[in-house]
Amino acid sequence: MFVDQATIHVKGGAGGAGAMAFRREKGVPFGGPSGGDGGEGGDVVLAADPQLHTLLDYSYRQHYKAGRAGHGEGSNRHGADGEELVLPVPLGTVVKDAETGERLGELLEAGDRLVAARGGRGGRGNAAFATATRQAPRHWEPGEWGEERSLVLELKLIADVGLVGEPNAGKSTLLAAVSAARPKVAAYPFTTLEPNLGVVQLSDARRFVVADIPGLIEGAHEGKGLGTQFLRHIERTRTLAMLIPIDAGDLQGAYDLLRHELLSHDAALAGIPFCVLITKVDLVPVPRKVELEAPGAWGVFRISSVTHEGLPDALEALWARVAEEKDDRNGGDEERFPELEEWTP
Ligand SMILES: Nc1nc2c(ncn2[C@@H]2O[C@H](COP(=O)(O)OP(=O)(O)OP(=O)(O)O)[C@@H](O)[C@H]2O)c(=O)[nH]1
Ligand SMILES: [Mg+2]
Repeated sequence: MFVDQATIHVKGGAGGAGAMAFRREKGVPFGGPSGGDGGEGGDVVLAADPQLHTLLDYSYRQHYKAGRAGHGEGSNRHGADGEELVLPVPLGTVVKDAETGERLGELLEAGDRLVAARGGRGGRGNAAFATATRQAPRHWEPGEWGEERSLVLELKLIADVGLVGEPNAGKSTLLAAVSAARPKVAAYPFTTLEPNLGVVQLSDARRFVVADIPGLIEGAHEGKGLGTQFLRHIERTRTLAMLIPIDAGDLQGAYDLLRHELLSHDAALAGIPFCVLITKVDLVPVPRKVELEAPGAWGVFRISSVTHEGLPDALEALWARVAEEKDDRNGGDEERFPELEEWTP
């Protein structure tokens, strides 16, 4: 999983002190106590913002403090409350206490808020201490300090598109060609041992997340090769892309094997829309007709991650499909960031 992480230090605003004052008015001897209470310190609040996609801003600045409150004043005037400080974070941000590791919460949907550090309470002014027997209290309270702590913010992205293919099919090369991710690429099988995620950016701020997972071989569902345990990481993608290298002797055989291994692992994967990407087309100088039966596939594309032939079209089609699936699963956003076990690349 792609974990974008930042540690920040947050501090609520200090509460205002209560005031000590007495009414002084012409013709009113011994006016009573009139010191107002201090205001409440501002909270530091994390708020989920769908416009944000990374925690990058928080790697530049780490200290955040909400506004301090005003002190109470005479004539029973309450101090002004401190200003709340809102820190926008991307959807899918998990918040932990940096010292204890305690998980404080998760911001999943636009508008979700989490109070990261409470402002201090305001102190009471002397007016609040007046009693029948103590009519001229000279007592007042200072404001409390705001809560202060260090937080670890972690953004967990979940892929929109899962790349599935035999070892050497070109999954990692494709991810590297279309995103800023730099997975290891090599001409031997099982180069990728753990999933890699990358963000594909198209024009007009359109984007989607692609997962490159280890290769599948015949018998993977029985534990051959790296097995299929990593397939659970693509169970929630919007679409799969089945990669078949054009130089595979038997394209149909390669395709059938992939579908078979996927479906033997988990029938739920059968429900995920999929397309076929014929990869490495630069290897055949003369365009060759591809005979492939892929019932149920929503598209078949020919691409080269080396020359980028066919890539723009394939990416546009993937984006459109992902967008469509997002619309279909109305309210599907809550599915977007399910609880997944820790998984550090
Ligand atoms: N000519 C050509 N070679 C490619 C292309 N894509 C990948 N390759 C080569 O194919 C080999 C395997 O590529 P990878 O991207 O590592 O394959 P993978 O599917 O990630 O393989 P595993 O991680 O082992 O499952 C590498 O030598 C790549 O350079 C392509 O579009 N054209
Ligand atoms: Mg790989």
